[in-house]
Amino acid sequence: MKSTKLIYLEDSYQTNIEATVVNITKIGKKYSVILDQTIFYPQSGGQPADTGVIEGETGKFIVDHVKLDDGLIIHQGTLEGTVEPQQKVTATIDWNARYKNMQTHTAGHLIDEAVKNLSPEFQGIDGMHGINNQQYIEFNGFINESYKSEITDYLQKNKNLDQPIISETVTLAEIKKRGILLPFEPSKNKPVRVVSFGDNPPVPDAGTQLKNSNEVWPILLTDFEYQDGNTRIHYTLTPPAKKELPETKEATTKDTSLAEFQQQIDALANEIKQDEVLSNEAFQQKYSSKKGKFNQLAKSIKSVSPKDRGTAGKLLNQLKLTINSQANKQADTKKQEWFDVTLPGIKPQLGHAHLISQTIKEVESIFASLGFVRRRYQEIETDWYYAEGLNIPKDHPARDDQETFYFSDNVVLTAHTSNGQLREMEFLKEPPIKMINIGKTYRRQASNTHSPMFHQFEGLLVDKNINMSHLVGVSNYFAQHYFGPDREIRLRPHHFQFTEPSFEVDINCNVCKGTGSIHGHKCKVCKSGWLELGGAGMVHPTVLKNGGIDPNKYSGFAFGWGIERIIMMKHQVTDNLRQLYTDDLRFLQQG
Ligand code: FA5
Repeated sequence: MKSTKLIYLEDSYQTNIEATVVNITKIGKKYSVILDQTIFYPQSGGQPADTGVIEGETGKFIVDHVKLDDGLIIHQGTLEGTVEPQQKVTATIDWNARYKNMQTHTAGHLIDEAVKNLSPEFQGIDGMHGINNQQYIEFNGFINESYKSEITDYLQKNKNLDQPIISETVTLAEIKKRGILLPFEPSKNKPVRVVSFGDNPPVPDAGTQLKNSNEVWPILLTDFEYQDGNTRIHYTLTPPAKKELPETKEATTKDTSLAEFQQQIDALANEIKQDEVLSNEAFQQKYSSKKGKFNQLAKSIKSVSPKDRGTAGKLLNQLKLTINSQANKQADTKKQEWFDVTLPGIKPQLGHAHLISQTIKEVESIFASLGFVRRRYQEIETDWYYAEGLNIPKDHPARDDQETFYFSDNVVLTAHTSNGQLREMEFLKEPPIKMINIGKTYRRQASNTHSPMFHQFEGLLVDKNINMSHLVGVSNYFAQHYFGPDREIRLRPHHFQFTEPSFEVDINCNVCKGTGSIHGHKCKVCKSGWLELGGAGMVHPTVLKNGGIDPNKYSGFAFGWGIERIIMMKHQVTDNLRQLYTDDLRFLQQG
């Protein structure tokens, strides 16, 4: 059977068409009808199916579900009277339901655009736009709920911008020519359906869309749900007091030909080019405002026949470029005309220290308030201070734990700040020692949570009668001053060559309040209720001896934690440490 012609792709505002019945079958009490062409949208892509009626002279078929099956659109429902193959029928969709579905669907895409604006790393991977009353967009990765207001602001601004939404079908040649980026490899034989929102690049979409973002009712983000490393942003639309549905297009409306539409575009482009120099506001008002000439013309695209609408959309895009470049030219011309020397100058933006530098300062001052002195020891180190003096003999398997960069057999880029322990003991010669050594460290690692260069802060306290309770007290003090007063730590047994006993220090997660689950789901930030801060322990007697300190007289504790890791933990970012090293101002300006 020949594939059904999909009229809903050509015009999402058309409510009825004339069609011919190709096939009708009955299973139980239900009928399935296939037409040569349809405006009924089949349930897919998270958008629910259309409902409506298919009417012929001898009967009426009530459509309650529609599905796509191998190129055929199957209308399912109940029959009153008879409908026969070859019969001419009128197919009419329930426009109220369709319009609501389109609003919900378009809203989902607008959320996707808003989140991409937040960070291009977040990719929309799934969505539900009303099926089973579910409305959400799912993104890969963890999106903190604190971004809700930023996403909402962006949505409000962009809806106010009154963005035209253009759906079109593009061939491989066009995809290449226009540099359209798709999340899959397009095939030569199968054109791709895409949609673009205002000036944003097109994205794949096979559903039905509204024609302008201002038709979407205000979007309310209701819930951020975390599942399997992804974030689902649930949303709902808030209907305005007065609900107005836009005009639809009946099958009988007279079409504007593409040539006529092109003429109107050319006429407006000429008018814009020849217009006298206007003020910015006057130019915007006349051409780009909501009631401006561009929008008037963009609205009339509805009257262009569906088969030409893609081309008409491209003409509109070109016209928009002409308007933008003319606006710039006008602004330039105006600029040349006069210069107001009394205007105040442009205030230079004030910069601020990078988040890592800010954190180093904060860590330094927290420990300073306990009497720890800030040190910075060398990053290029000899094997003795880096390993052997720390009780890690040559060929010891513990060396494998750290993927070290070696300059030569004896010289390394330090993989931890623990070299500072021996250096400090040698420097002070006699306790008390209260050091916080913060520096750059290097490992042959690169992932979302591991960077080849990162920062550690190493605490060392050596004095008479120092014991485990001092380590616990200092760790808790740090956790509560850096992360918040309700945070606490726990120690888990671990092994380091340079401490005995050794521990991993964990801090309770404040997203799930240490319970490990949120709304019955595993907490995506910590998975267990606790987050790992880093290693610690009581300084090994051999290390004290190697630093020239008598282990029978003195004891001490040490810890080594990651600066980038505590930043991620504080801001509940689980998977993009590398953002700290980008030059993305949207990220950096937040600090
Ligand atoms: C150490 O480096 C020990 N020297 C810590 C120590 C000091 C233990 C004193 C006992 C006494 P570890 O390899 O676990 O331990 O690293 C400590 C912390 O550094 C980790 O918890 C993590 O926060 C951070 N870290 C390690 N590798 C990376 C990396 N590639 N990128 C970012 N942070 C890292």
